[in-house]
Amino acid sequence: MLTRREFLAYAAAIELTTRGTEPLFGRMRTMPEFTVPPLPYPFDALEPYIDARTMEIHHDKHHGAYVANLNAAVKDYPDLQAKSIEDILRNINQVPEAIRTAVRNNGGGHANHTMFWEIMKPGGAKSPSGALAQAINATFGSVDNLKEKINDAGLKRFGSGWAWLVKTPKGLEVISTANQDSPLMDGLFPIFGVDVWEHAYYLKYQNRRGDYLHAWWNVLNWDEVARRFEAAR
Ligand code: MN3
Repeated sequence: MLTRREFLAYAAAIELTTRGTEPLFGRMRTMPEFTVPPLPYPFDALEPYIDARTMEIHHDKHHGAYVANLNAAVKDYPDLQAKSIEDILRNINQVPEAIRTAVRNNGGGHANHTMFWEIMKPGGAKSPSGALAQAINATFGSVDNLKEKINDAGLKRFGSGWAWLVKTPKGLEVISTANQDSPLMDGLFPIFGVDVWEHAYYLKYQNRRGDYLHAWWNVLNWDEVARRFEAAR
C-alpha cells in the first residue's frame, strides 16, 4: 500500500516518462483521496483525561466527515488533489471561490485533526526540554504561563475553534482561531493546538471547557511538539 506521498511521486514519474505520448491512465480518476490517518494509539489510551467514546466519535466520525467533505469539494479539481493539505491552506485565497468555504472548513478540519492525534499520547513527558523549553521560557516566562495563556485563549474562543501555540516571523505566540481555521491560512506555523469544539470534550466534561483544558495537558506529546518546533525553525 503506497502512502499518498509515495503515490504522488510515482504519479509524477509516470507523467514525466509518458510526456508527449498518450497517458497510460486517466490521472483524475487515479489520484488518491485525502484520508484519515489511523489513530496512533487505542481509543482508550488517553483515559481518564479524554474518554474512549469521545476519541472514537471524534476520530472516526468527525475527522471522517471532514475528509469525506474535502474529497467531495476537490473532486473536479485535480490540481488541488495533487497538493498537500498544508499547501492548499497556505494559499486558501487561490482556491476557486466555488469551493473555497468547503475547503477552508473541511481542509482545515483535516489538517487540524491530523496534527491533534499526533500531538497527544499517553504517558508522555510532563514538560518540554531543550530548545523548545528555552524558547517557551524566553517568550512566556515559564511553561505554566504558556499553559495559562493557551487555556485562556481556549476559554475565550466563543463557540467552536482552537487555541494554538504558533511560530510567527518574530517568535512564539498564543492565538485562537474560529471553527476549523488553521494558522497556516495566516502564514503562521502551528506548533500545537488544542481543539475546543464541544465534540472534543462534551461527553465527559459537558459545559466545563476549562476542566477539559486543564486535564488535556496530561496527554500532550511534548516530543512531537518539539519535533514540530524544530520543523518550524
Ligand atoms: Mn475536533
